[in-house]
Amino acid sequence: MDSHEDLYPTRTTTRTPMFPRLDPVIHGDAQTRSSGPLSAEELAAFERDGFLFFPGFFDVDAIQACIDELKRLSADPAVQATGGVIREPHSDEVRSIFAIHRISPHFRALARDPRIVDRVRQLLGSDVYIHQSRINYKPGFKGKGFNWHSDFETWHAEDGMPRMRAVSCSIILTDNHEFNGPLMLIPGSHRVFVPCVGETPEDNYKHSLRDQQVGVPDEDSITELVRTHGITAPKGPAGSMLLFECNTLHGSNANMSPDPRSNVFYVYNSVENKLQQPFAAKRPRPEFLAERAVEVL
Ligand code: 6CS
Ligand code: FE
Repeated sequence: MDSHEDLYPTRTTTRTPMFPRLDPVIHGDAQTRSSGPLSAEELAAFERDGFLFFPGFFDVDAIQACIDELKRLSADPAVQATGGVIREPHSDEVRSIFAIHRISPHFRALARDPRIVDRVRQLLGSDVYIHQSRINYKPGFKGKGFNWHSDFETWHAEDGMPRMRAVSCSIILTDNHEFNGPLMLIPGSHRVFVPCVGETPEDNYKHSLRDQQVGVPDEDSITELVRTHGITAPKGPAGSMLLFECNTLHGSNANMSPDPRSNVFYVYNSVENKLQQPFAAKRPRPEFLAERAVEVL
């Protein structure tokens, strides 16, 4: 592959059909595939669905420590000044805080928890580093939803991520139930790439992180995938963990319940998949969204 060959053209002016992904779902070789805590059944499920859900993975104490840190961060004026605080589109409520692996010793350490990293290295078949981290708060009543999207499509277009060789880890901090806007995924959608129509505006992230409009697949493509695969919304107690492939279509509804739906997200990228120049944007996004200084875990 030449230095900047675009295998996944997107943000086109006219709709182009979805096509099979050009990357394996589980990377590496037989040796890396078997060198980790994931069983053969779990690997097969990840390959088939594009995600794995682990109810009650972390204990209550670990989650309480995260919630205490989350409260500290959201009240810390220095954090507000980092530019990584994103607010809800129609209120001043905090929607997300990015780069928590940089600003919080607690979340820096949690990102390195071998129970996560060993599983991710097994899936990516290489050393890994943090591409992005965030807390999504989704406060009660005011937490708005996230339109259907592939994270990879954004990271490819706007951050220059060349191949599909990254995994997101979502750690559930507050019970995810059917009424507080749990993450919804289309199982199997990771196996196709859905190009999106619409050029990337300047500084798109200033809008997209509050209300994503560009990089949202067309309704016909989503309809086709939902009709084929359905929609799954893994629900579970605080402490549950979701690992999902970078190209699995997901989204979530607004939170109409009094209960927050707060999750910690870490995005692990393979060291073999370092960011290049954006494939469909004028300039790279800021580093609080996309690490360019690779620190191997
Ligand atoms: O643009 C991004 O990187 C972020 N946007 C969404 C909707 N999910 C992934 C990521 O946090
Ligand atoms: Fe996402």
